[in-house]
Amino acid sequence: MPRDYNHKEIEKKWQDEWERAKLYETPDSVAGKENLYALVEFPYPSGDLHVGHWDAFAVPDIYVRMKRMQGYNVLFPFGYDAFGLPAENAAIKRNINPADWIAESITKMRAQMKTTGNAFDWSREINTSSPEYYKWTQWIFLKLYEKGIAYRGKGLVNWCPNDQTVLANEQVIDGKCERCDAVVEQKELEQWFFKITDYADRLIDDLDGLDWPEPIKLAQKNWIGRSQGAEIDFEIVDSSEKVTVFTTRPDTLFGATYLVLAPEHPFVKSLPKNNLLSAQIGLMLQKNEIERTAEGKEKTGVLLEGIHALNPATKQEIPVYVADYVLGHYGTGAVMGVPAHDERDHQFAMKYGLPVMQVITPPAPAVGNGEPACYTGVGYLTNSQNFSGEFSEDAKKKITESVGGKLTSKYKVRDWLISRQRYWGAPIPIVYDPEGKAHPIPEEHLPWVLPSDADIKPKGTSPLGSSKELIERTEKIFGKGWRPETDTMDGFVDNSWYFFRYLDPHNTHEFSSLEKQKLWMPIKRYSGGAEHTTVHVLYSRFLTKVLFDMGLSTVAEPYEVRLNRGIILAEDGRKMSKRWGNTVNPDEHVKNVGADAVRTYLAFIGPYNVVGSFPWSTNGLIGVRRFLERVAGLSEKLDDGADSAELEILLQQTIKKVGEDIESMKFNTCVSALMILSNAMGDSATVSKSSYKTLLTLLAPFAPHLAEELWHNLGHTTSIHVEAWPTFDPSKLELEVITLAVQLNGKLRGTIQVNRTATQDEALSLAQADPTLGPKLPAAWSKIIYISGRILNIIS
Ligand code: ANZ
Repeated sequence: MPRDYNHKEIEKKWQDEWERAKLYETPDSVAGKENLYALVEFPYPSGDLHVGHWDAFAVPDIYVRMKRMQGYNVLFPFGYDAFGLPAENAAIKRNINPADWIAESITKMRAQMKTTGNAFDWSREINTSSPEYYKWTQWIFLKLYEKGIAYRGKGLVNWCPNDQTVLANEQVIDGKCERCDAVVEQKELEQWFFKITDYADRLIDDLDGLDWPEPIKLAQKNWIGRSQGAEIDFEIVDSSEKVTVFTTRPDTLFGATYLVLAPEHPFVKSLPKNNLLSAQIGLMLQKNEIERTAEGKEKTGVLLEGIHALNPATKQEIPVYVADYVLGHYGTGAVMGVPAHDERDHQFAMKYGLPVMQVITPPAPAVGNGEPACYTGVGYLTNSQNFSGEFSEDAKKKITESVGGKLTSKYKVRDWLISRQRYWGAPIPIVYDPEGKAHPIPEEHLPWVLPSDADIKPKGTSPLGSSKELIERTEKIFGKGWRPETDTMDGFVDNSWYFFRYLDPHNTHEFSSLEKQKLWMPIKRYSGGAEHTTVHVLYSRFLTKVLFDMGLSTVAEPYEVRLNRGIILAEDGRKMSKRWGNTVNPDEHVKNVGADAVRTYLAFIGPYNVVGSFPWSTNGLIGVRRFLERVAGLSEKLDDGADSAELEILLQQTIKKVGEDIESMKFNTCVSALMILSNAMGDSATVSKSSYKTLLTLLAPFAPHLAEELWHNLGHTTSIHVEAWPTFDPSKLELEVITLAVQLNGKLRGTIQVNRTATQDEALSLAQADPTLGPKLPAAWSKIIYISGRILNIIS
């Protein structure tokens, strides 16, 4: 085949042929083959495929293809995460129904995805916004509701008083509404939640059993944010009330010189307030959490005049403050102030002239200029009555117990707020009776269909409330005066279980049968964007555990390994953006140089197993295209003879390297190894047909169309993609005979060919026997230095 191959013709031809032959349709099981489930996060149907989508799917496809050739029955599915804001906003902008926009986008995206040549099993394609899919999202919701894991409760939301609407966190800029600049309030509204906090410990502890990259595990742990500490009661003097604080340092209890409450604390709410106090507290409540906890921000507080708390250890009366640095929704919303050992408390105490009582002495005296103002480390207790002298870590439990407190853990993560006052999501399958009591919608009415007559524009209340059809449907089924729930589910609910559906996508009576799950779960490798490490990965692990506990999942952890990929930057090194006009259009490049070149280039651009950012280079792409042309050109110099020993060794080394590096997702070094091999073949006088075939099988996962074409040109009638992956012979990885340098007093005198394992005596006699070298060597010597395989140095 000529070097300048016609990619347009061959890529289309093979894509059609593979589809016709159903080459990538994956049966549930194949006799003698092990199942392997490889997954990439499914995309939003954005209407246009960008380079990021290519990178996300076409590069892991290399791994998938090698695994297939190694004899695994590999499932590599594709689908669309179609509910949610991106689709809804796109539809509103175009003034069309989201369902129509999704249908149109999917048609386009599917066609574009097919040009990548990925080994997808298209018969399992899913779309989370289709009633066949969201029926099961609703069914899962009902299961969680039955168990009390889905519940309705008050939740803090961002509320714009001007637009009368709930805002997502991203829509709040510096505490103001992004649209109208009004100061955003935190408002408590009835919302639906999933009780992820019940699973917080397991979500942390089970990470220990997973073979994931450490940074990803750490990100999960930090997101959950477990703090181990104690809850301790402080009585309010002259009243029957008490306030419970959460502290990670019960060992410092004797140093607690004041109590401080969040402005949201129930005790604060219950107080009779004068105007000034109300105004001050009102101001605190306007600040968002980030402002309130920002480091170095001045702490503001208000003293609650006439109110005192009792330090349960010292029995001293201490003042009580309300301050914005204490958050209402963390811990118990109340803190014991220990100015000597906590930075924030120290700043606060300095501002309000509160006593500082040192109760911990550092294990070693501080060096430098005097005692630090505030010591936050561990040490020995002092000023702590009979606990003085104990090591702080040991005193934690004892002090807590001595005042009737309890050791406990708190978590940063909050229950998952799943209700959205938006249109484009799975309707929450709940109805309310005339008294306002919630009832689950019986399974027989699922899917509880998203009505098509709602006014979808966001206006503060849930769009489903404007659907006549939904209200009529509800009354018809449940009775007069019954009302439907009008919130829809967060898109993260849809994508927290989708991997189960791929296993059993057409099942009409189960979301995913246990038999199918047994065949495939857990997912061998799950790759996705680094931005999903916390939320999506955490939510899907949570939902899997919930399903597992109900006997609906065969595994408690869905992913054997999670991998994050890097991002492709624009040619100018910046992020790709329509605004800067620097986006790379993959379709155009596919047209010019072919899908094989784009795939192989993306594999070559950088390591896939390391998160980083890699600038696109069209020159680099052209270089890869030339490499593929060289491989094509080699087909014109084949013969039936044997290769040189060097080429044979290089071939063996390349088989080893490419196999190992694909396994560890280091695709870039595989491409260099293949380039080196093809160059050596180009330089060699002849290339054996059998070595060339091996090169093609190694290339097949990277450039599946070209490899298939060249394979068939060699006379094969079956696909290269069902060939066995080449194996190497470990004994042939190095040359048997090597060139040994022979030196006299350290100066090179010549070289000889010896067996790699030759002994010093064998090498010496070969050197002496050599017709040109022998006469130059002395008859006697004082010493011989022999480095096996490299040097023979004779010192006279
Ligand atoms: C007394 C104390 C003494 C504390 C000391 C620390 C050091 P993490 O690790 O983040 O969990 N705290 C508790 N609830 C709070 C809330 N709602 N808003 C702001 N701060 C709160 O931090 C736990 C520590 O943060 C707790 O331990 C408490 O201060 C404070 F030498 O209690 B500590």
